[in-house]
Amino acid sequence: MNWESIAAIAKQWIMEAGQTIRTSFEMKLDIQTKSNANDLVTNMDREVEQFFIKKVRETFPDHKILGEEGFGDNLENLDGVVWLLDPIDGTMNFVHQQRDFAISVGIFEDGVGKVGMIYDVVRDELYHAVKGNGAYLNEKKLSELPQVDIQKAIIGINPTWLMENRRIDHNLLIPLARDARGLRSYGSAALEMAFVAAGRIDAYVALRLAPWDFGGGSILVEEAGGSVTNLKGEKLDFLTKDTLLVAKPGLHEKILKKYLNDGNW
Ligand code: 2AM
Ligand code: CA
Repeated sequence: MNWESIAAIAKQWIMEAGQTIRTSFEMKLDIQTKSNANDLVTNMDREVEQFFIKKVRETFPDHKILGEEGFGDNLENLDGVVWLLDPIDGTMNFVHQQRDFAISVGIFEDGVGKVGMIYDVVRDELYHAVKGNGAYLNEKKLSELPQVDIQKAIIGINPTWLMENRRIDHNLLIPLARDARGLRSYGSAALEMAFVAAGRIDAYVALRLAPWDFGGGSILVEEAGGSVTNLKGEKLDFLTKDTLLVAKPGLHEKILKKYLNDGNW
């Protein structure tokens, strides 16, 4: 089966899961916390992850799947075909705001991204890409990202990273924030990567994300002509948590060189 056919199947499952999530707005959610009081998980996160795992295992028994909620496989490497799944990226938005969250799917073969899909459930916007074929928003092909200067750039960044923090070089991020035209924080890494791919923001900076947060988005952004690395400028390995810098071409190198070079990331 080719990647376009696999992407078409993934799209059907995403649409079905999206409908389930929209229906859940009428019901009472079961909300629990994970690593800390603000790290939320709901019955929908679990239900949607289990839905995908069942579908993948039935349809592609030789594929593996790594999901945020831990129902998938325990992976030590990315050999073969691996799905990186975040059933709800932006769970806090899902719980508090019922908007600005997404289903994120990245399909990798031997560590190379092949299919990236991010579904903005409430706006019914599916961002999707198959490696080598460009990036799309629903039926529309996204245009190749143009160059932009920092002074005209809108940067996605969580304000938490600009506050004093013993563990990160927040003081290096402040000049970057000051030089940019504007800052935005949407609370969903997957959506913020999709917004870079669509040219709605120019860059996105994050200090701690997991492979399921950036797996789908990295394929999408690269297919739109953008660049994806960690804050040291290194490639992501998609197995471990990392920092993230996603940006338009040119701007990515400038941000790394001018602002992030000396960081202890
Ligand atoms: P989540 O909603 O799936 O947990 C919020 O700024 C973004 O960071 C969201 O994409 C959120 O994903 C992610 N995020 C929040 N806490 C995280 C953590 N401890 N590790 C990795 N990603 C996290
Ligand atoms: Ca999640």
